[in-house]
Parts: sequence; C-alpha cells; structure tokens
Amino acid sequence: MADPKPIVDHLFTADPSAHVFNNKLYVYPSHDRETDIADNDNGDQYDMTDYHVFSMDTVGGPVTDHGIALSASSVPWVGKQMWAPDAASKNGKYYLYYPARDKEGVFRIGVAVGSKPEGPFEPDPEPIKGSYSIDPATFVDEDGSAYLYFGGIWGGQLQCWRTGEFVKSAYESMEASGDEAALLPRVAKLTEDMRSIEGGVKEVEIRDAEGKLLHASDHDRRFFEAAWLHKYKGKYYFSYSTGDTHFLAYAIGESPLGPFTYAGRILEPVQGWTTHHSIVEFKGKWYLFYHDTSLSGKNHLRSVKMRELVYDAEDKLKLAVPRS
Ligand code: FUB
Repeated sequence: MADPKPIVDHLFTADPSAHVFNNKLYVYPSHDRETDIADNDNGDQYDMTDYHVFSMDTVGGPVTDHGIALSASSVPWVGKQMWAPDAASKNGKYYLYYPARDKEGVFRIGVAVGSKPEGPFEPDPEPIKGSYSIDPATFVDEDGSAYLYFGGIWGGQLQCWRTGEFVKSAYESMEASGDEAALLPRVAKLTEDMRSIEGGVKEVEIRDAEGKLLHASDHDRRFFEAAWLHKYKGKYYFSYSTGDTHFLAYAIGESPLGPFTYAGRILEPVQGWTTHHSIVEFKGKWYLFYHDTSLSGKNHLRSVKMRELVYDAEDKLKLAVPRS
C-alpha cells in the first residue's frame, strides 16, 4: 500500500499525539512553520510558535481544525521553539503538555489547562518544576495514576542533564558512546492536579532480550526522542524514535515505570529526518499517527498521517497493511 494522504494539508503538522475524548479522536500535533533557518543537528529549523488541535468523529471522515489552542506569546517563560506536545484528561479537565526553550535557551516542559479537549488552554506561568528536555507524553492508567514521559537527545538536550543539572557544554558530546548504556528517556508521576511532578524523575530502562540495557552505539534500537506509552492486554508498550537511524521502535513492560524489553520496529524511515508518532485505540481498532515530509520535501515542514495497526498472535505490533 502506498503511503496515505496527510490528515490535513492547509497547515504543516508534525509529532501527532492522538487521544480519544468523549468518543471523538483528537490530535495534538506540532504546528510547523516556514523559516529561513538552515537545517542543523540542533533542530533550530523547527521554530514553532503555537498549537492547533484537530478532531474527527470517524476515521476517513472530515477533520476539524479547532484553531489556535495555545500561543508562545501567552506563555511568560517561553523563549522559542514550541515542539512536540501531548494532552491528557482527568477529573473533567484537559491538560496540554508542551516543551519549549525558556529565555535562557534551556528546554522545559509546560502545562496548560482547559475545560474542553480542543482548548483554549490557559498556561501555568512557569514550566513544570523539575521538568527538562523535550517531547512530553502522558499516560493515565486505569487506576487514575498519571505519568509524564519525556526526553530527547542532541537538540533535545537530554545529554546536558547527565549530572542532574543542566551542563550546556555537554551538548557537544551529543550522547553517550560505545558500549556505555544509552541515555534513557525519563518518567515522572504527575500529581492529582496534573500540573506537577510527584516523587522525582526516573529513567525508563529499555533492555535487550538478555536483560541488558541497550548500548549507546546501538543506534538502530536505542532511544533518541518521541516517547509514547499505551497499554494493551494489561501490558505497557513504550514506543519511541531512534533518531539518526529514523525508526519507530517499541519495547514491552509489566509496569508503566518499566523496565521495558525491546520488541521490534513499528515503522521504517519516512521521508524527512524526524519520525514521531502516537498509538491510539478508536472504535475497536488501533492506529499509528506519524508524520513525513511528502507534501513539502523539507525537513521542518511535515504532515501528519495515520495508518491502522494490528497485533499478531504474540501481541507484537505491526502495520495492518505493510508499506510498499
Ligand atoms: O518537532 C520538533 C522535534 O522534531 C520534536 O520534538 C522531535 O520529536 C522531532 O519530531
């Protein structure tokens, strides 16, 4: 099957986080915009300033653009680069989580609160205390416990936090190397009001079949950015991008806090440098939301697409119709 069309083409959209709220499918993507900034490994070309929320009642039906849900200009701490967001709902309220560089150039994660899934969202005036790096993803478990996953290396600055403090010069080393364990994504429990971290930030362990942490040199499997968590038949599926090898990979665990055991790839490289996704169940079927640059041919102008996913007899994930 050839790649599907983008879900919308009147805007460039990327990093889609999909959720079902009130029986509708909502998508919270980055809103890519044109810029003269040249491509670099720091990701400076991803220079976004606001978020739109999209929804659909049925897969294949019309997609509604609900307009601007949050702008950089309304968040006092944001300097630039509103990157990949996510959303969650608890106790009748909706929360938008988003990363951006603060005025000192350090990526932090903010939260904004709304009364409807599509926003608008009122931002907290400061980023979430103890948050850092990029690509927040939330997961609310069946018992109501909520988790925030985050982290991304290279431009996402995770390597700058290896000591627990931000070390700007660590950017140059880019990541761990060789047989050293790969840098790990982070997870924190969210407080009942969904606006703070409770109990500190932990590393999310991704292990091989022998139980060893993946090596930093294992670029085909190690975590780079774009964390996502979903649950299937009582097991937790942690998925992510391998970055410079451009795969969407996943690992399976018994707890939302991990450890997770590497289980394979969900998507081979798409057109464009970045790959970023979410996985959601809607009306009894599972879907992968992802992006590529098929409309623009430019790394920083991406378009969200979706495809059906299925589980095989061993509960491994795969595309319902393989890409041709
Ligand atoms: O959209 C900017 C960045 O590109 C995201 O935060 C990464 O996951 C990558 O998709």
